[in-house]
Amino acid sequence: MRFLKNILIFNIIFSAMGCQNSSSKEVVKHEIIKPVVISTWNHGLEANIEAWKILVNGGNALDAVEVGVKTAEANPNVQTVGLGGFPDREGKVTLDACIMDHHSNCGSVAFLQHIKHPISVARKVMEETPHVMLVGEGALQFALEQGFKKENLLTKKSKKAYEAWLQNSNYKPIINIENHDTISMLALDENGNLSGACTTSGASWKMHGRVGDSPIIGAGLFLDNDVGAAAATGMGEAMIKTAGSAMVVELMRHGTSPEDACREVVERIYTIYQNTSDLEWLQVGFIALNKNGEYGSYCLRPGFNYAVQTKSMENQLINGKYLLP
Ligand code: SD4
Repeated sequence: MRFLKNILIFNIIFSAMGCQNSSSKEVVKHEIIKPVVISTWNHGLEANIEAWKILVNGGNALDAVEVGVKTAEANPNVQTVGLGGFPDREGKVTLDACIMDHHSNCGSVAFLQHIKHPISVARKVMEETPHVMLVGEGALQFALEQGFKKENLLTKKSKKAYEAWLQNSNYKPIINIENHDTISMLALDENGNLSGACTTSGASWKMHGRVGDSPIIGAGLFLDNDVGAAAATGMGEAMIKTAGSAMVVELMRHGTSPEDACREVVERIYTIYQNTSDLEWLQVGFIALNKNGEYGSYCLRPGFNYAVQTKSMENQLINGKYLLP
């Protein structure tokens, strides 16, 4: 009893001196900036416009990211996503996509053919099935059952590019041009909830059946509604090897800023690839958005950009900071 009394007296003196014991934490209140939307590459600008219309009217982040990335999927001139995407080495357009909401619900499709909006099929997987991921024939069958229309996604322009590639059949992606234009989008809505989406035709001229990071929760996209969200673009194998997007979120959980969290994972990827011949054409980029509406990005090499719109900032492109000159 006397011992407990001494501890109590000690604590009173200690706090009177302005000290805190190790179990009490200072609470720092940040002003939360919302809504916010952030997405990869130039086509992120158009995607943000559509997402913003939902966010600014108090809509939810999940609807915003789906509607946003659908603009790139539907645009035949975006040759790395959806309709008009570059095909694999057998001339087939195969698509990967995933979506995640603030309850950690997620849905994903991989190696899906003939469906223009894989992101919407991914959302249906999330909402209408007990599963997270459907692939190939099964994903297509599910999409058709859900009322999606089968269409030819190989446009004349992409077929021509494929035929030109066939002349040499050389699998050597060109940094920032040939296969690095996945659209990944993260949004924080008025209610403070996060969602993310990621959709792509994957690496052009890939092996038939190859699946990248974009439909893989944790690699191409991840979020924790208590912490933040992250998404990726670039050579998917590198993001899978590092569980890239999940790592960015974990770093933010421990207080790292969005940009620094992205940078740290890019550094890990560099460490893995630095003594390999793949480094020559490796590009990876991450975007991240935390619960306070702070955002950032980091990539391996120059050339990556992302589009941002916030309540106080017009939709605009920002160049990603990079590790290698
Ligand atoms: C993939 N990460 O399939 C995708 C490609 C990409 O921008 O991001 N392109 O590996």
